Amino acid sequence: MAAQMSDKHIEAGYLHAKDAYAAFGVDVATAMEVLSGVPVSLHCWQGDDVGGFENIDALSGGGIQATGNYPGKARTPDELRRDFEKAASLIPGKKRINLHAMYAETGGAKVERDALEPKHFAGWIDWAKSRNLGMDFNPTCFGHPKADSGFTLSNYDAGIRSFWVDHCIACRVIGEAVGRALGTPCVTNIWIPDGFKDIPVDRKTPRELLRQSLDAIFANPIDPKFNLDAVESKLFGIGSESYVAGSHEFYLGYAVEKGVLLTLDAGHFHPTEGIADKISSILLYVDELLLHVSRGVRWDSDHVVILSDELRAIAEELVRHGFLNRVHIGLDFFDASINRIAAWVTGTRAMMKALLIALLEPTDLLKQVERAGDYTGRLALLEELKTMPFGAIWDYYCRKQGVPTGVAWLDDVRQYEKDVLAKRG
Ligand code: RNT
Ligand code: ZN
Repeated sequence: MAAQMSDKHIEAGYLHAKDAYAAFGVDVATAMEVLSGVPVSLHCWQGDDVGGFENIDALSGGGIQATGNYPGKARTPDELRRDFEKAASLIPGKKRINLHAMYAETGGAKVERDALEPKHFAGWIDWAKSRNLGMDFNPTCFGHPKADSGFTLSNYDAGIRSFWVDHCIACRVIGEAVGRALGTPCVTNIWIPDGFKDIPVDRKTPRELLRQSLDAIFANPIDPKFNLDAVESKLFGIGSESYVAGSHEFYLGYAVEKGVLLTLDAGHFHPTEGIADKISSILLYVDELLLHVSRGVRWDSDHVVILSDELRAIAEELVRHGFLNRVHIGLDFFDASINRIAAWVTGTRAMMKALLIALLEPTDLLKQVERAGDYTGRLALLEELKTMPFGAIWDYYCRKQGVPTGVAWLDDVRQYEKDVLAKRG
C-alpha cells in the first residue's frame, strides 16, 4: 500500500499548518507536548475476542459478544503480549495496558477466580514494567459457570454473590500490587452483566443486593496511590434487554456516595445519547472518571473507535475544561472480523487524533466569542476549524514519536500477519 511519506513532504506540511494555527494563536508545539503525556489504556481483550486463557465452559458470555472469525487471534499470554507490542509500536504517545482477571497466568493449574492473587499476574506485571507501561485491571464477572444465570453481584443466591464479591476483592488486591509495582495507580473497574431479558417485576431487590455486594467489596480501604476503584453502568446487553441492575443512575449515585470513580462507556447509553455532555456535570460531584471509549452501532456497544463527531466531542470536553488529569482514558472495543492488531491501531490512533484536534483548538477565542453572545461567530468559527490542517501536525507528531506516518502502519500490520498471525493454527 502506501509508502512512508518523505521527510521533506512532512516538514513542508507541518510548516504550513503551524502558520495556519498560529494565526489563531495556537502553538502547535505545546499541543504535541501535552498530547505526548496523555496516557490511553489499551484493552487487552481486542487481541483475543474477549476470550481469556482459562479454558472454562460457560454459557454466559455476559451479554458481550465478539463476532467474526478473522484468522490469527492470540491463543496464549505470550502471543497476546507480542501482538500488543506490535500494535503499540504503531501508535504514538503514552500507552497503558488494560487487563481482565481471565488473563491470569496460573501455569496450567486451575485457580478459581475468587482465589486469584498478584502472583498470577507476575508475568504481565514484569512485562509491563520492562515496556514502561502502566496497567489497569478488571474483575471478570462473566464467561463463568457461576455467571450462567445472568446474575453475579446481584444474584438472589447468597453463595453466588459472595463468590463474586470475593473475586472483586481479590482483584482490588491485584490492582494494588500492580500499582505498587509499576509506580502508577491501577484503575480497577467493575462491570457486571446482571440483568433480565424480559420485563421484570422486581426492579428494586437486585439493586439493593448489588449495593450490598459493592459495600462488601469496598469495605477494605486500599491506598488510592496504588489502586483506584471504578464502577461501570450499562443500559442493556444481549440477553439483558429489559433491565440491567447496574444502570447509570445506580452507579452515578453509588460513585457520588462512596467516592469511587464512575466509568462512562460510550456504547452503554441510548443509541443517540453521547457521553461527552455528561462529563462536566459528573465531575462536579465525583473526583475522577474512567472512560471506556467505544462506538455503539445499533445494539452493539463495542465497534472499533473511529474519528467520529462523538469521539471529537469527548476529547474536546477533556481538553477545554482541563479535565485530562481527572479522566482516565480507556478503550473498549472488539472486532473479530478484521485484523485484530489493525483494530487496536485504528481505534487508538483515532483517540489520539481526537485529542490532538482538541488540543489544537483556539478555545480561549471561542469562549470569548461565546461569552460576548456572538453566536454567529461561534458557529462560523467552529465550522471553519473543522478543515484546519491537523493532519499535517498529526503526521509530524507520528514521525517525531517514531511511528509510521499516514497509512504506512498498515503495511507493517500486513507483514506481521504474514510472518506471525498466518502461522497460528
Ligand atoms: C461490557 C463492558 C465491559 C466489557 C469489558 C470486557 O459491556 O463494556 O467494560 O466490555 O470489561
Ligand atoms: Zn466497557
